[in-house]
Amino acid sequence: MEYKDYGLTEEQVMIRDLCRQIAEEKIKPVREHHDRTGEFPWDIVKILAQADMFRIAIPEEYGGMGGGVMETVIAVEELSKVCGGISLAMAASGLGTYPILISGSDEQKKKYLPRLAAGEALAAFGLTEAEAGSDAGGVRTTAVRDGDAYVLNGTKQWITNGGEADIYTVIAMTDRAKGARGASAFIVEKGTPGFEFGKKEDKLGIRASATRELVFQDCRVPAGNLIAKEGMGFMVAMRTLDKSRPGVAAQALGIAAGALDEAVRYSRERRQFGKAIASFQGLQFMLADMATQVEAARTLVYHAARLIDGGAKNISKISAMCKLFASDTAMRVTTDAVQVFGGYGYMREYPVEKMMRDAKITQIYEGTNQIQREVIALNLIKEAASAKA
Ligand code: COS
Repeated sequence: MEYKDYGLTEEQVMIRDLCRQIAEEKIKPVREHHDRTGEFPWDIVKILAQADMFRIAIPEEYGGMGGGVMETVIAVEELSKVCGGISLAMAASGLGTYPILISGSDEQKKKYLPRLAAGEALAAFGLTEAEAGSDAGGVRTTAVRDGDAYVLNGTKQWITNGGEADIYTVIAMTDRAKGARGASAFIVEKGTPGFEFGKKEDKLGIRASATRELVFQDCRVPAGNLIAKEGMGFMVAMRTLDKSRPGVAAQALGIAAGALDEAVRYSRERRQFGKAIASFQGLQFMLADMATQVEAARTLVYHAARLIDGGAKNISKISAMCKLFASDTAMRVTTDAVQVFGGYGYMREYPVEKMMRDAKITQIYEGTNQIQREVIALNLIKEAASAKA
């Protein structure tokens, strides 16, 4: 459902068209298989790597395209129109890469970014734990300095790309007494002794994506893998989420737009009472509301991405807003798409029930929508206070 070009640059249109082609030609035929089996989509990852899509947000000096959040958002939206689970292999790698991009040293960037840009390795972000979900400062994994290394102990939970990624950015406590200010961020490579993978989750949606535990048992990580400084881990995590939430918003937007396309197409084909169901006003009103919500979500997501790329100072609020709005839109629009399909919508043979299942996680991960509202409100209040001062 394309209305206009949204002021995209030539390069952005190229990314959009290429991702659209990959989604239609390569992802659509296999999405049902990956949804059913939960098999990780390595074939698609290779195709995306060959198409240079992992280079998008990595600076040119490290083998990337030098794009920003906007280019990432466009790619994730297009891929998610067809499958919000498969698209996540790329989006979650972006999330895992942000700590290095935002706060990594030049040495760390030189070592890790070229491999990530080439799509030879995937990244993953390890923040969440059983007792530290919304309360990101409540991380219990510890990192204790021992000579030229840090020794990590603890378990991370629900890590997207877990087990499949080679490079993990992990938040651990170097000084628990200091709370959020005692957290630090580390790069941990797959294969490091003492780093194993635990339970693989069986999920409602995004089933093509791997969600797994990371288990650290006396895992020695070179001190050179500390990102930024000790005590800056929480800030690295928050700045990462500020930049990555528009990616979740784009995934949600793509899922919603894909469901809308399916609903419009089906309503023109499906006949009841001797005519296409698209000719009934009850259904037209539903389609109109769905399309309006998708359009509003797209506008907000693109606006947020452009503000972030433009170097806006405080991006927490707009980033949370676009994630909140687009994910709520995805849930509403996919639920309505199932309704448009009627009984068929409830069946596995049609793609909309999967879209509804895939949409749900976007209201939950990278900060529940309750957390997004809190971030928005706190920033609103802060802005008002500083305007007064
Ligand atoms: N950018 C930079 N710094 C930030 C920040 C941001 N977006 N948000 C908070 N900080 C800083 C604060 O300024 C504060 O610094 P000082 O200690 O120097 O004052 C510090 O971090 C602690 O902030 P705060 O007190 O607000 O932390 P809270 O523990 O209250 O947590 C929320 C704040 C709830 C917003 C945070 O925990 C959060 O985002 N939770 C959701 C996490 C999440 O998304 N989890 C999903 C899994 S990750 S895929």
